[in-house]
Amino acid sequence: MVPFDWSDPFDLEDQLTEDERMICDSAHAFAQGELQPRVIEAFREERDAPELFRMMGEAGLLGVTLPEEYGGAAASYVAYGLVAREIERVDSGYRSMASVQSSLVIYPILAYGSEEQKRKYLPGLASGQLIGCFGLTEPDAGSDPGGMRTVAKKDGDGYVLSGAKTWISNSPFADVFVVWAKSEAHGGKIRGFILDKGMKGLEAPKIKGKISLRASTTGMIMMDEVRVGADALMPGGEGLGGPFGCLNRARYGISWGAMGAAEFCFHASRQYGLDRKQFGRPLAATQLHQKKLADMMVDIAMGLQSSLRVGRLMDEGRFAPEMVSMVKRNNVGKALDIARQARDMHGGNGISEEYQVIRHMVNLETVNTYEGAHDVHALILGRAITGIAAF
Ligand code: TGC
Ligand code: FAD
Repeated sequence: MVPFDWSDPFDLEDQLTEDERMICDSAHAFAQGELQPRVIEAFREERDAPELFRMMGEAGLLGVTLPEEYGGAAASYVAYGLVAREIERVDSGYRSMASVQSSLVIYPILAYGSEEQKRKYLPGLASGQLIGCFGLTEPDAGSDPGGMRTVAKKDGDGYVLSGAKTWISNSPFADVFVVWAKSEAHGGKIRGFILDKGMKGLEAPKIKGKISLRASTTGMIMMDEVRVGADALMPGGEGLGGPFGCLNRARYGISWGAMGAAEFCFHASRQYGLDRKQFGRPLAATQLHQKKLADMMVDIAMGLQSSLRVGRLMDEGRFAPEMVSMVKRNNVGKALDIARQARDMHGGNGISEEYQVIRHMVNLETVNTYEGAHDVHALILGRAITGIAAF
C-alpha cells in the first residue's frame, strides 16, 4: 500500500518520462512566474499580449512536438499536453494562444507545407518571433465548416482569395495566416493557403467585448481579392481532412488544458473550504463540501488518465479522431462543471476577480464551444456508435 495523494491520485507523475517531467516543470515555472502575475489585469483590461509569444517561444513552449531541424523540441504529444495543462492552469486564453500557434499553424505547415514553406515559417513560429492564426470558421459556417464560402480563384500562376473568417484567435496581430478556402482550380475542394500580414486586401479587425477568454485576442480575417503566388498554397491537406488533421492535435491539447483549469478550481475550493468558517466550523467539515471536492478529484484524475492514454497512442501513431472527441468533450465538460461548482463554493467571493474561479468558469464556456462544440462531439461519437450521421 502507498499513501494517497489527493492532488495526484493515480500517480500521473510516475507515468511520465524524465523528459516529460522536465518539460512539465519548466512550463509550470513559466506559467506561474510569467503568466500568473499578469492575468488578472490582462483579463480585466481585455489586453492584447503579442509579446507573450516570444516569451513562450524562449521558454520552449511553442512547437513542442516539432522536429529540432525546424526549431522545435521534438518532444512527445504527452509533453505537449502537459504544457497545455500548465498554461491553462493560469488561463484558457493563454493556452489558446499557444495551442493555435503549435497545433493549428505549426502543425499544418509541417504536415502539408512544402520544404520551402517549412524553412520560411517554422523556426520563427517556434521561437515566437512570428505569430500565427488559423482561419476555418466563417460567419455562416461554424460547426459545419464544409459550408464555407471563402474561395480561391486561379490567377495566372497564383490565386485570388475572397471571403471572411470570424472568431479567429490571434488574427489581429498575426504575421502568418493559415486560411482554408474552396479552390476552384482543385474542383472546389478545400485547400490551405499561407498568407502574410500586410498583403493587399487582407484585414484582421479585432472582435471586442468578449465576456470570456478576454486575455486572448480574437478577430476576423477579411479577404478582399487577396492575390497570392502559387507558393502560398500548401501542397498537402486536401479536403476537410486538412483542417481536421490540425484540429485533432489542438482538441487533444485542450483536453489536457481544461484539466489544468479544473485543477486550479479544485485546489482553490479545497483551500477556501479549509479556511472559511461558517456555523462554527470550516466549510470543508460539511458533507456537501466534501462531496463536491470528491467529485472534482475523481473527474480530474479520470480526465488526466484518459488524455495520457490518447497522448501515448498519438505518439505511437495509433489514435482515432473519435478518441480525441471523447477526451475533448468529456474533459472540457467536466472542467466547466467543476469551475461552476468552485464559483458557488466560494460564495460571494466567487464572483471576485481576486479568487479567479469565475474567470476560469467564463473562459471554459468558450472552450466548450470552440474546436467542436460539446454537442457536436456527441454527434461525432453518435455517428461512430450507430453508423448514422445526425448532424
Ligand atoms: P465528414 O463527412 O465527417 O468529413 C469530411 C472529411 O474530413 C475527414 N475528417 C477527418 N479527418 C481527420 N480527422 C478528423 N477528426 C476528421 N473528421 C472528418 C473525413 O474523413 C472526410 O474526409 P474525405 O477524404 O472522405 O473527404 O464532414 P462533415 O462536414 O460531415 O463534418 C461534420 C463534423 C461535425 C465532424 C465537423 O464538421 C466538425 O468537427 N465540426 C466542428 C468544427 C470545428 O471544430 N471547428 C473548429 C474551428 S478552429 C477553432 O475553433 C480554434 S479555437 C482554438 C483556440 O483558440 O484554442
Ligand atoms: P454554431 O455552429 O452555430 O452552433 C451553435 C449551437 O448549435 C451549438 O451549441 C452547437 O452545438 C449547436 N449545433 C450546431 N450544429 C448542430 C447540429 N447539427 N445538431 C445539434 N446541435 C448543433 N475558429 C477558427 O477557425 N479559428 C480560431 O482560431 C477560432 N478561435 C475561436 C476563439 C473564440 C474565443 C471563439 C468563441 C471561437 C473560436 N473559433 C475559431 C470558432 C469556433 O470554432 C466556433 O465558434 C465553433 O466551431 C462553433 O461554431 P459557431 O459559433 O458558428 O456555432
